[in-house]
Parts: sequence; structure tokens; C-alpha cells
Amino acid sequence: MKRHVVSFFIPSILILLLLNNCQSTSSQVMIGAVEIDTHSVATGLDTPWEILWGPDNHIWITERPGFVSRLNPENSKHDYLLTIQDVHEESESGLLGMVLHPDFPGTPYVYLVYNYYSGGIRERIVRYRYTGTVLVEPFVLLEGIPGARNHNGSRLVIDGDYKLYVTTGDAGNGSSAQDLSSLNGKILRMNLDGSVPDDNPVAGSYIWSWGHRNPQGLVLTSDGRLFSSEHGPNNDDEVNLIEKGGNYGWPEVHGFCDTPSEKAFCNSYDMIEPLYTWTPTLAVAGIDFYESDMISAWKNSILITNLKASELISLSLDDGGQTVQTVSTWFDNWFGRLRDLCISPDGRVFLAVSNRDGRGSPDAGDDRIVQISADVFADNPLFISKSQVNR
Ligand SMILES: [Ca+2]
Ligand SMILES: [Ca+2]
Repeated sequence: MKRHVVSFFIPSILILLLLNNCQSTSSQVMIGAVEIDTHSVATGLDTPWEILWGPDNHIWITERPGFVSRLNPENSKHDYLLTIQDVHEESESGLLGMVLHPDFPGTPYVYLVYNYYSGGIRERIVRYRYTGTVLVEPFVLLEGIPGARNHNGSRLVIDGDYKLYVTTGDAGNGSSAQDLSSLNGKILRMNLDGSVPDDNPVAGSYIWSWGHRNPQGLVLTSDGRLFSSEHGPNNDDEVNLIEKGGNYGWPEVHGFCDTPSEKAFCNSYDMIEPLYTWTPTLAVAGIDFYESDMISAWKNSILITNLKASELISLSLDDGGQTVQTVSTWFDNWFGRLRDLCISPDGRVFLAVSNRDGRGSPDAGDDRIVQISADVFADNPLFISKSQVNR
């Protein structure tokens, strides 16, 4: 058992953080006079990229080298279901996003997006069938999307109309994001058989929105709002509210329309500004929307993991749900790089730690999935910094 002393100042009387243990790895952290348990529900992973809570009450996990697995967070039983042989893992590319069919397990389909090599790095969206023990019968929905070592997007969500949304990066070619003949720098929308929906904004095209650089976070709220996070260059990481046919500016506009050339572009084109930006960048990755009552400080907030700054961010929204009110930072460098998160129906939050992705400094046991349980924050939020937003 490891003990750390954390020296930052916490402006609350009592802070109780319980990271419930399901494995032998645990550590206790002193915050002022308060001892805190930290635990992991899975350890020894290799760059977990997508973690999602399934209706089977298991956490479904992709790892970038090509592994898909299923974890019971209550006892840490962890079963590997599939290794995709032709995954091309290089720098940021590899097996990335995953989503389950909305009627899972009645309709036992699992959708994956990964990079492969065919005359260059490409990206493919594929459906598998879950047998109860393994994933079989790969069916390609879309392939040949240009990829790159970096900027491959690749979050997936499915909405209530059975439409699949896929983020793509600009694959290092910024101008592709404004090019409506390119699938790069976009959020795509398709039917679950891979066909183009007839109500997409660009007729005959998968494109739903454009002007994206490298969106690696995507979440659909229970009332149908679609939010994305997006990596900026050295400036202007963004969170956006995604609208049908929206142009989000890249590479002409970074963040808000606030320089002379950006204002000229924004006056000429219908351009949607972000909800919030960060300069310098934090490397914002997986996002989720917190609607539970369990951790009151996070209610109605977008939760955002980030890699470079190694924090969890919460953006609390106003009652209309479209304007950021408060931005708070949590767990600054507690665990290292954070790639993704998922939320259980009872409100526990699980964080995917990504210190083995080539840019981190892994400890023994990394990469991991950490559980932030119940009453942890109920009355005494553990935060690092907070700012009110006045825009
Ligand atoms: Ca933008
Ligand atoms: Ca700007």
C-alpha cells in the first residue's frame, strides 16, 4: 500500500474520496488531515481508448493495439472478446472508438472504428456480433477514410433514430476540413447498415458537420444534444454543440471568431463558435454528460478527460443546457493522462488512464481504470480550480 502526501490546498472542511477497490492495487492519499482511498477496477491495460458502460452492467473497453474486452467492475473479472489482427497502431492511430447497438443485447452488435494500412493509413468502421463470449462476423460499414499517424478522430455514438455518428480528424491536412468532398475533419452520420441517410445535410454524403480538426470526444445527452470535444493545435482546444450542417471553422477559425481574418471568415460564412475553449491546450479527449444525482457538483455538466494536462474538467451548463456557467478542474495529475470516461446508471464515474500511449510515464499497474464512487463528492467537492464563465 502506497501513501502519498498531496500538498495542494482544498477549500473544504472534509473531503471524502473513495475509489472503491476491486483489485489488490490501492493507494491512500492524504488531503490535509483526511485520508483518501484510491483504487483501480482494472490494471495492466495498454492504452485503453474507449470505455463505455453497457446495459449488461459491464464496462466495454477498447485498447489501441486491437483488443476489445468486457470488465465486471464489481469483481474485476475481465474477459477479452476480440483481437483485430490488421489494426495499424502507430503514434495516435490504432483501434479507437466503440459503441453498442441501442437495443443491445437483444440486438448484439458492437461497432468499432480502427486504423489499418492499405497504401497508407486508413480508417474503417466495422460491426461485429457478440456471441456471449467473443465478437464474430465483421461487417464493414465504411472504409478507406484517409488516416494518419495523428488526427484520426474516431468517437462513435448512436442516437435514438438508429443513426451512427463518427468523428474523423483532418489527418494532418487542415484544408480537408472545409472540403465537402472529403470525409476528413468531419462528423459523419450513417445508417446502421453503413448507408447514407436521406436526411443528411449534404445530399448523398455522410457529412453531418464540418470544420473539425481532431474531435476525440462525442456524447449524446438524454434529451438529444450532441456535444464534441476537439484538439486544437497549440491554442484553442474546443467543446462544441454539434448541429446538422454546422461549420465549426477549422482551419480558418481557431476557437472563437476573434482575430481580423477570423472575423472576415465568420462574416462570409455561417460558422458556429465553440461553447468553450482552452489556450494553452490541455489535449481534451473523451467526454460524457453527467445527469445523475450521486455527485451533485457534476449534475448537468459535461465531463472532459484530458491527456496533456492530466485532469478531469467539468463544464456546468445553464438550465437551457447550451451555455457554460462554471468550469472546474479535478484530479490534476493524480493518475496521469486521462483518455476517456464512462458513467454507470447509479452515477459512478470511471476514468481510463493512458500513460502507456507513448507520451506518458507509466507506473507499475498502468494503464488502469479508476472508479470514482458514490458519496465521494456529495457535499464536499474535491476540486483544484474553478472559474465562472462570462461570455
Ligand atoms: Ca472550431
Ligand atoms: Ca480565434
